[in-house]
Amino acid sequence: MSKTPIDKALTPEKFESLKIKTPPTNSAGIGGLVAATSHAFKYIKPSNILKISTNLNQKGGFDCPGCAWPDPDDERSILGEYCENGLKAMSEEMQNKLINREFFAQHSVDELGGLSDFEIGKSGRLAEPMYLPKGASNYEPISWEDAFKKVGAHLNALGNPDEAAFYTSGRTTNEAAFLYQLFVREFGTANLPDCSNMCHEASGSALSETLGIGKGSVTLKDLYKADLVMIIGQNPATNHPRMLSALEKTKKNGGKIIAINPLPEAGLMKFTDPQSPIKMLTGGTKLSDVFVPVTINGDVAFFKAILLKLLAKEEELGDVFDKVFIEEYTDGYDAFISDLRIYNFDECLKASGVSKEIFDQAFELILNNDKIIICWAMGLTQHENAVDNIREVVNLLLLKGSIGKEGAGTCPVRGHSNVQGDRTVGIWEAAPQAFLDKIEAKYGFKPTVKHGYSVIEAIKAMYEGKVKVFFGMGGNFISAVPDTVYSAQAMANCNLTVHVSTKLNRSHLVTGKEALIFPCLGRAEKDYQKTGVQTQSVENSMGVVSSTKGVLEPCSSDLISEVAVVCGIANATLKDRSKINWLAYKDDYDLVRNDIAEVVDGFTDYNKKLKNPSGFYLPNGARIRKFKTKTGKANFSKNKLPEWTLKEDELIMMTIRSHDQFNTTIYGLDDRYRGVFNERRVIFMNKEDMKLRNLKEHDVVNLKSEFKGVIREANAFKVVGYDIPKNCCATYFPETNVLVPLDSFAHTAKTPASKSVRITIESL
Ligand SMILES: Nc1nc2c(c(=O)[nH]1)N[C@H]1C(S)=C(S)[C@@H](COP(=O)(O)OP(=O)(O)OC[C@H]3O[C@@H](n4cnc5c(=O)[nH]c(N)nc54)[C@H](O)[C@@H]3O)O[C@H]1N2
Ligand SMILES: Nc1nc2c(c(=O)[nH]1)N[C@H]1C(S)=C(S)[C@@H](COP(=O)(O)OP(=O)(O)OC[C@H]3O[C@@H](n4cnc5c(=O)[nH]c(N)nc54)[C@H](O)[C@@H]3O)O[C@H]1N2
Ligand code: SF4
Ligand SMILES: [Mo]
Repeated sequence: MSKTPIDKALTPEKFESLKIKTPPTNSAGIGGLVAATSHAFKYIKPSNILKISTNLNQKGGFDCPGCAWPDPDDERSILGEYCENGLKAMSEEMQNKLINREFFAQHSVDELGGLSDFEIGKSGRLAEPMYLPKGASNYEPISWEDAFKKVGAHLNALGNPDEAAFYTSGRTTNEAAFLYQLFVREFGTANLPDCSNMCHEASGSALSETLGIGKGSVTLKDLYKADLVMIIGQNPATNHPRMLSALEKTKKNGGKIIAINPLPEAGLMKFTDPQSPIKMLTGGTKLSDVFVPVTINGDVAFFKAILLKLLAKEEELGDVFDKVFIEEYTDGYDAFISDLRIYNFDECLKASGVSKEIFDQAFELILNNDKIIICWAMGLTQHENAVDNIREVVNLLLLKGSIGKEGAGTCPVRGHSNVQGDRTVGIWEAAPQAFLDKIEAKYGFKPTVKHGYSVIEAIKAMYEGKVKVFFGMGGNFISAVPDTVYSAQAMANCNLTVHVSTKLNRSHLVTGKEALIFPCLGRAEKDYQKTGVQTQSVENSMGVVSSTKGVLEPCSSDLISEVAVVCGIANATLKDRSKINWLAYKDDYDLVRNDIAEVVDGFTDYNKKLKNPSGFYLPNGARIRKFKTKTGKANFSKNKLPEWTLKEDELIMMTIRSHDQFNTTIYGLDDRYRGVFNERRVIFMNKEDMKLRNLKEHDVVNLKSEFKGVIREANAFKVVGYDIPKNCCATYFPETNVLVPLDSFAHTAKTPASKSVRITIESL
């Protein structure tokens, strides 16, 4: 019997062979070096390894396709300006094996849908365009020209342009992203859901409202000069490894670090720079001065406790708040303070799950320092009250005047290598009117002003038959989104699903009635066009735009660039009704940048500025205390203590990344820093919670989540006892996305609440 879309969307319930070791208390070092190089030698052609390591993140080279952590402006290590996971990202992208027509003739979609994500990913690089006709069991080859025509025909057959949704993952360069959104808007819709919707959207919402810019305010140099860095809901040793080298500099300069996390993540504790032979021998740097083991979603409570105690000290001493800053630059102080007084210190501290002793240690550091940087990632953004989490972070910084001066400010650490740039150049379902006006002025068509679908809205629209064509520019939609069962049906309801991808993934297997795979060039590959090998550009987490240019020969001659894909589709769809000469852009990307310079703020002389080997900083109001908010000032905000209680047998679950994955791409089956080897179907539990349920290590359990009367299930997980607060547990994304309800998301930002899923455990 053939598999249903849901069968293919769920990760198979099969075990490898779990081994548990005591988690290390130190990150990187020799272990990181060995892991990275062995991975590289296993998957990349040896002749390419040297080219990669001498060009990755180097000036004039190519940008790492991993995370969005910035490169230093000045000095870059000649030993290699990248980390273990950057090299793993390269190994994944530059695999030797190719997937072409023979592969798809041999393997049906049903068969591939039964593989694990690890197995799917290791099949190789997609090497030629493929088409899955209606009712067919296997993909078949198709020419680029015919493929573009098919997309055009489907789009032009829609009742209206809003019946298509155009997703973007965050690897797409500025040039490709700008053209993509331009095509979508000229086609007539603003349905531009993107991975940001599931990631830092809550940061963008909170920061725009309070500080007038949806991005962070600090630079790398600020980080070196901070007196205190707080790292909240973030696991840098795995997800932004080079951040640890920056934090080492902070420590060297006398700065202190507080880490707030339910898990004592190895990298938050101690770090050994793998590029420093001396450190390798001497055992590394202790990073966190205070580790705060907050309960999952206990951050607002913890912050309120800190804010209350600061207020008490201010009233006692009179010099705790930066009153000059508050007076001159902020709005809403009085309302904020009177709201804060409603809360009770003891209740807040209790709700945070933090002991008085640890609280006091963290409080002392916050009280006594004024150059504070707060860094955060998914541990703050993926909750229903995510926007409140981040607004509370801002409240603290404002009280201390810790924004817009050296060594102080906001640092939302972005995920995908160009997710920030994609938003800057227009990948936004709710783009500001000023941007749309500029598009109209430049191109002579009127973009729709109606907001488009974000990720969650797009899924619902697909499910309900309101969206009939899904187009994915990168990413792995079905595995990344919440509520896998519902979302699989949503995909299957489409007439056509198209994915522009480097690697095979589950989204190619959970398709609409027809499907297309467009294989594209990866970051490291040379992008040959009429005017020569093209340069592209990306923006990192700190707002620096820099160039990226591939250095390796493409793994297949059938690959084209994302820019060429957009130009091809736009040309085939819009034909004579377009006001734009689409095909000209693909011959010369300078032309795209000339347009960006005219339409997007901060890009004047783009082509010229990009020649600077370190790139250039985009303007950032918050960095210079120019707050472009409605009040013209930095806004204090009132945030509620989240009101949720667990039922007696419930646990609160966060879905997190292992050390061996990049989102839905599974590099390997180990999570070295947490002492878990050769298995991903695990649930990390507090030992007391295990005892209460009569569970032992390695026991197999099923997980259930109930939300508004709907029960969702994920079966077959092995129990791992772990240092995690009571009533909390953790599993890996994407195996448990099936448990994340589609309607549980951050208020105003709509980020799925994938870090606070209430579950019950059924032992077998
Ligand atoms: N190697 C690698 N690098 C990556 C990625 C990857 O998958 N692999 N993904 C990239 C992307 S797109 C992103 S967005 C980033 C993600 O980077 P992270 O946000 O670091 O990734 P997560 O694994 O989701 O980790 C969330 C952290 O938050 C903690 N946490 C969970 N809930 C709470 C909470 O309620 N409060 C607090 N204080 N902490 C909490 C978890 O224990 C965990 O340490 O990394 C990027 N870089
Ligand atoms: N439960 C749960 N769900 C989550 C999260 C979580 O923490 N928990 N995190 C969320 C977050 S933060 C994010 S950002 C999303 C990620 O969601 P996505 O960005 O959609 O997912 P990725 O796994 O990063 O996408 C991987 C695929 O991108 C393709 N790809 C790689 N490089 C390129 C390229 O250069 N060009 C093109 N065209 N394709 C490329 C490959 O085919 C690969 O299979 O997932 C979200 N989902
Ligand atoms: S820190 Fe991020 S960007 Fe830098 S090399 Fe590692 S994965 Fe790549
Ligand atoms: Mo992300």
